[in-house]
Amino acid sequence: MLSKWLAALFLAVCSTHAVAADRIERVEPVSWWVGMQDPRLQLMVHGNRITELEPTLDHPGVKITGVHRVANPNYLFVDLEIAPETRPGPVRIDFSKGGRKVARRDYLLQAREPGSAQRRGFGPQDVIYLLMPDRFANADPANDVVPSMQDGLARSKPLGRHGGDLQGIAKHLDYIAGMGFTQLWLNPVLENAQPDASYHGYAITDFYRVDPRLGSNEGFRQLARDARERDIGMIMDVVLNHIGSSHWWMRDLPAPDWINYGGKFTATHHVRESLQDPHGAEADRRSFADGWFVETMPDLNQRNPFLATYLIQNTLWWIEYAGLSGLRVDTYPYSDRAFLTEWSRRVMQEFPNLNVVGEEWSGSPVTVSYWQRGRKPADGYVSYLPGLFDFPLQEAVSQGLLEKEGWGTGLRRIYRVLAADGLYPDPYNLVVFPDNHDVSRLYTVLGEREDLTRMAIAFFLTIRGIPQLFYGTEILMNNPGTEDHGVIRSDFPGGWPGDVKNAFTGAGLSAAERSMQEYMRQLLQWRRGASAVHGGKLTQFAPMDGVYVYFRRDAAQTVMVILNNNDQGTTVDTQRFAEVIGNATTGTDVLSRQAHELEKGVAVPARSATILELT
Ligand SMILES: [Ca+2]
Ligand SMILES: [Ca+2]
Repeated sequence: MLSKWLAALFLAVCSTHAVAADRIERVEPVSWWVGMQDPRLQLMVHGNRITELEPTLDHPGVKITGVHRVANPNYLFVDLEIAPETRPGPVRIDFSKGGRKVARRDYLLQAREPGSAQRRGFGPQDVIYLLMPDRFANADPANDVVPSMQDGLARSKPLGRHGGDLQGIAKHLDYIAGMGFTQLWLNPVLENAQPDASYHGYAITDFYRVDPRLGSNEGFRQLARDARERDIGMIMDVVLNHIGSSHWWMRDLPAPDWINYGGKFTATHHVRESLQDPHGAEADRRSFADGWFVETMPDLNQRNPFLATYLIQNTLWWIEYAGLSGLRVDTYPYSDRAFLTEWSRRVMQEFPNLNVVGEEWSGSPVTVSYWQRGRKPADGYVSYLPGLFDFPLQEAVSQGLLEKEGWGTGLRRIYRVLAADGLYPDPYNLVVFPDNHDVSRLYTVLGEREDLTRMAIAFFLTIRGIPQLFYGTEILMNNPGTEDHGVIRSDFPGGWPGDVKNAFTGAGLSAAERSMQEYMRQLLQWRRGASAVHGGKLTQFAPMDGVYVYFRRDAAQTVMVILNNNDQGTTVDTQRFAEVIGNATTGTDVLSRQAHELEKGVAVPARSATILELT
């Protein structure tokens, strides 16, 4: 009897799918949740001449409030409203033609995780480890080649797929946690079904699917869970500005204005200042934001309201689905400005304690600060974006450590960037970093000088903001003689079966590599308990004679940092810093535990960073 009943059910399910498959190819978002702050949801339904059909549903708490048809008859946009008391579960949506039901979808509404809306995002107590999933570790050779994907495995090619995957990251979470990192930022993990050079992930071809060469949606969610068990948060890399040219939309665009410049490649001029320039021309603003990066990355027109809603919902979906601790937003200023206001408003409305960091790649704090929540720039632009990458500081350190000290050069170049912090409503929420996947690696930039590399690492781990380090910096990975991105993003040693060098175990590392790894590990471990560095005020003293001194101080702790960028050691007279030192008499080196009597001055070696806890 039971088997007969099951067989009937099986047939019913099959026939439903058969009907649905006739007409409905996609419904996105692929699922949703009950109890979001904003009860509205807009479904994008894609299918052959779907516009002829009328969707209806009969489900307590859920109603259709609008149905929109656009230029392309293969799309329907369906507005839903989901009451907070709705019971989670599948909602049957029927699609009818001339009063006859011809297709149906069971749309899943899920219950939210407890505390989801109030989740705490990453912050200055954290240190972020950035890694490129294709290049970190390959734990699943079975996904190295996916027959439906053109860009196959080519480990010998810098721009080829190397086979790294999410399972590889999961396998080495203990290494990442053991180093002392508390957040993971992965370069984009969503499908990039591009014909070539797709390893970096920035040419997304499906907004609701993890690339099968990296793993699966469930695998990504599991990785975030496994990380959270080790007190590591997951930051997702979000791309709002463009898609990959092989995105399924490109074969059947919802509307003629979906892609900027009518879908024809027209390059951006990258002059980002034009957006904010009070003397700027509208034509420049338009072509900056509407122009494409490259021909293989069609630029999205977020002025189309259906596209804007699609992108906002997609971001919310991943936060909720994968349990994210934050977002990194690619090419932030290149999206439509009004859209960015709404996107950031909606994200922060749903997740008020989340952190989000935007990429505005400019060396000017004026340009970067424009986007931070609360800034109130002259043109009245409103943003809800909490954080930005501190590119000005990254550039200043890259140059300043190599320069002779002068009026505005050397350490003063770094000091000067921080002295402009008044532009930011919240400079402590900037993400500070020595390098990332788009620039030459730190060790290469600093002329392969270990002493300067240590100084930079110590600086970024003690200055205000949220430090981010790029995988491999800890073992002096470099890109000598080339700026090739594929080389900058080389494979992490030990991540592939048969690697002779193994950074996870230390096998085959040179003494210098091992020493840098240990240096970073010790500093990270110390930083975990250093409340002054997490939340303490920064006080800096203007660099003099190649020595730069700054303090971090809260109620519990005072930390003094001395950078000596001279070729000789020196003794630093502490009298000038009396206003911060106060009654403290001793400075204890946080690594060597050596105690210095402050009134006798602090002896520091040539080209060094010294970090002292004052008591
Ligand atoms: Ca693999
Ligand atoms: Ca754009």
